[in-house]
Amino acid sequence: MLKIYHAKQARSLRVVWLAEEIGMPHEIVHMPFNPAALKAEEFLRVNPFGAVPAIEDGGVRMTESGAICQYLTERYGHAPFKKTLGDPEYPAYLQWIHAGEATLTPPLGAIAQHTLVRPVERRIGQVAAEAQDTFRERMKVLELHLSETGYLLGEDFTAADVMVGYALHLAALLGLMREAPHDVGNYWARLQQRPAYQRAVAA
Ligand SMILES: N[C@@H](CCC(=O)N[C@@H](CS)C(=O)NCC(=O)O)C(=O)O
Repeated sequence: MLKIYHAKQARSLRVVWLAEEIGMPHEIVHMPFNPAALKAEEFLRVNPFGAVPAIEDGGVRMTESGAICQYLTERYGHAPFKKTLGDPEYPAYLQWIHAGEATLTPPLGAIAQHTLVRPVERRIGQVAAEAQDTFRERMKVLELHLSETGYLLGEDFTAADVMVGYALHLAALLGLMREAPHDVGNYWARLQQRPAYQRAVAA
């Protein structure tokens, strides 16, 4: 059975959410979110980066949330949740899968580090403020791709929404969704109503 190494509120939420969306049975290994657990020799054998998520699927081990979502979707997902090379939406699908982690999440990581995670004496207010500005600008781009209803690629909810959705989940934890542009705010509300998201958050 698929084994998912997960810490609450961490990027591993994407993998649990995706497994729930595609109805894939899985076992969750709950990891405490601290260096003692994540950098322990035993866990470094699973993920040498000492981070979550990590998965074991038979002989397959993977440790990048976007790559894992793509892999699980391609291997176990089905249309319309998964898009394939022949689909006209495929380039946008890939674009948003990767933008979720590579473009939307980094400023949120900086905000979390400099407002919550680091000891107070190592927090730099200007880094947090600049990262907030960056995230606001990036939400404006997301706004352009959304409409009143549906998801990133239109009516079909896909793995791209899981990847971007986790960035919005983190933004909400950091108090940034209160100022989200109109369609981004409504999109975020629709994502939160999905039973698979709710089950993943509760896991
Ligand atoms: N690019 C990786 C980032 C993984 C990552 O940084 N995970 C965080 C949790 S959100 C973590 O475990 N950090 C602990 C650490 O790096 O020490 C992904 O998308 O999976």
